Amino acid sequence: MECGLIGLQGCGKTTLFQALTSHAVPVQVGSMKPNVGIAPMPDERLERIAEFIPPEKLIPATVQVVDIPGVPSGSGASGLNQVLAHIRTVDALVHVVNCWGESDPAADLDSMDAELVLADLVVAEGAVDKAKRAARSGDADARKRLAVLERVQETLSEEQPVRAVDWDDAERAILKSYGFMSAKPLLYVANVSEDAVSGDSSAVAAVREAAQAAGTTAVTICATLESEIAEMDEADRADMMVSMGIDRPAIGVLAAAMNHVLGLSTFYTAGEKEVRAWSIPRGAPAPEAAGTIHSDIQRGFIRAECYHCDDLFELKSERAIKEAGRLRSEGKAYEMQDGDVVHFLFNV
Ligand SMILES: Nc1nc2c(ncn2[C@@H]2O[C@H](COP(=O)(O)OP(=O)(O)O)[C@@H](O)[C@H]2O)c(=O)[nH]1
Ligand SMILES: [Mg+2]
Repeated sequence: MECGLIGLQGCGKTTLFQALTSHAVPVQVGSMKPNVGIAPMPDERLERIAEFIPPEKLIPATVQVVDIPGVPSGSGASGLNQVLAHIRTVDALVHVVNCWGESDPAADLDSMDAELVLADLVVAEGAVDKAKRAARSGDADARKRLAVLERVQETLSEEQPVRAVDWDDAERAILKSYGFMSAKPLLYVANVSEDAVSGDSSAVAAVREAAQAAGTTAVTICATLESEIAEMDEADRADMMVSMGIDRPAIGVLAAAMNHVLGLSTFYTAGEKEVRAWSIPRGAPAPEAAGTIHSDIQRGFIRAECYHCDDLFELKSERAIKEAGRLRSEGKAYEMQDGDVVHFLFNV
């Protein structure tokens, strides 16, 4: 799963990238090459589980982030095409917008979103022509494909993103092969100045309104502050947050919002060696979840012994959970619930 940071030049993408990846990747300012890094997803439940089952290691779930450069002014079509090529390859978009200083966030969001719609329209038009020829042979698949593409074209011609349509699973499968950018899950980040993290400026209100119109959510963050927090050791970090009047880094809020728009849920494995969070598609069956740990566990899946982390927070130990009859034994068809703590039994 790859998340692309997009937005106009200077909106704070690289600063946010450094916050998300804790400065683990050396970045080049003003480079046209994307920065790629792994972001641990802050997770309060993971830390609470470790309080009851103290491990040697605590391992958060991760997401790959790609800091995609903005289009340099004066670079023309070639600059834009380079940027679009990077946007096409990621699975989801985090659109950062400048909400400090003299900016017009609604216009900024709109100009970039409109570029994506326009570029998708060019792709759709070409695809419709091709699908028409294929459909003439009378092939049922080709006709279905054509119907989907014509609806895409119509939607884009009305300046709406592909995601605005409520596609069914079969249609989504067809869409996937075209890599429409305006179909990708999207989240807005209102990047504010340090003194505006808790307030609600008119700029932030504009982003929130735009998010609502686009059917998504907006998260307010001060990227420079988060980037500073990410560089500090634990004690300094706590002091900093008290002095700024915040109870947890906004990166945690961003992570939760990312999980939501990406359609992900989290399950945990917990033992003395490690307590670890894993991301899976929401509603994934138990064997698929097992496969994220190791393909052998999926292949040889027997059953999942699990309980919900809320059971642990309430009853304080796995033994108490067992005694209360809340340790469940789930089979192959079980759909994982967000917050399950699991031990997989398998045989290869
Ligand atoms: N005041 C303020 N400045 C920011 C914030 N985020 C980034 N900047 C500044 O904006 C400039 C461009 O940031 P950068 O992350 O390189 O933007 P990018 O072009 O989108 O990657 C830098 O000078 C940052 O210090 C923020 O949250 N608040
Ligand atoms: Mg940058």
